[in-house]
Amino acid sequence: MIILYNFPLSLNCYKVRLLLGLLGVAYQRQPVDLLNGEHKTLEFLAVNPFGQVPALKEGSLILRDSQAILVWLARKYGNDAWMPRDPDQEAVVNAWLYTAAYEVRLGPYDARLAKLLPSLCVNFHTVREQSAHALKLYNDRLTNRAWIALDHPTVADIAAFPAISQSGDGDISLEPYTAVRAWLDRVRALPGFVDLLD
Ligand SMILES: N[C@@H](CCC(=O)N[C@@H](CS)C(=O)NCC(=O)O)C(=O)O
Repeated sequence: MIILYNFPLSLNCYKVRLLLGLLGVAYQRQPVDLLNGEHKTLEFLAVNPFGQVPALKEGSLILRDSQAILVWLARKYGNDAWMPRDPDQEAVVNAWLYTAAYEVRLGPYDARLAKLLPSLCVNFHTVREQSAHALKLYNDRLTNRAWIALDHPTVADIAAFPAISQSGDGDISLEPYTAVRAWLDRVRALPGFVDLLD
C-alpha cells in the first residue's frame, strides 16, 4: 500500500493526490503537521531529509519531490500516455515539469504562500510579477492547444494545475488568461479528478 506523507493545504501534496485520483490508485494519507513543525522532527527527517512534504513510501522505497513522484506514479500505475517513453515526447513533458517546479513555484505558488503563510515565503516582493510571467507562459502555450505538453493530458498538466487553479488564494486573478481558464476546466472534467480539499 502506498503511504503519502501529506499536508492537506500543500499544493505539492495536492499534485500527488490528484494523479493518484486520476489513476484510481488506492493509498493511505499520513498527516504531517507543517504548522507545528512535524516536518522537521527526527522521525520525519528519516523519511525525507529535506524536511518537506510530499513524500511517498511503498514498501522499502521512499520518494520525495512532487515532480519525481508524479513521474514514478505515471510509469508504475499509469499508461505511457501520462509520461511517454518516446524520448522526444518525454523531453517536452520534462520541460513543462521543470516549469511547474520553477516558474509556477515562484509565481502563483509563492503568491498564495505570501498571503496564507507570509513567514514561509522567500519571494514576497516579486510574486505578482513572477505570477504574471508564469501565467502568460501557460496562456500562450495553451492558446490553440488543449493540454500543456502533448495532445493529451500528461504529468505536466498535473504538476501545474494545483498552483494555477489556486491563484485566487494569492490574490492573482485568472481573468486575463482565457486559455488557462479553459484548460483548468478540462482538467476538472477528467475522470477521477479530486479537488484540493477532497
Ligand atoms: N520540490 C519539492 C518542494 C516541496 C515543498 O516545498 N513542500 C512544502 C509544502 S508544499 C514544504 O514541505 N515546506 C516546508 C519546508 O520547506 O520547510 C516538491 O516539489 O515536492
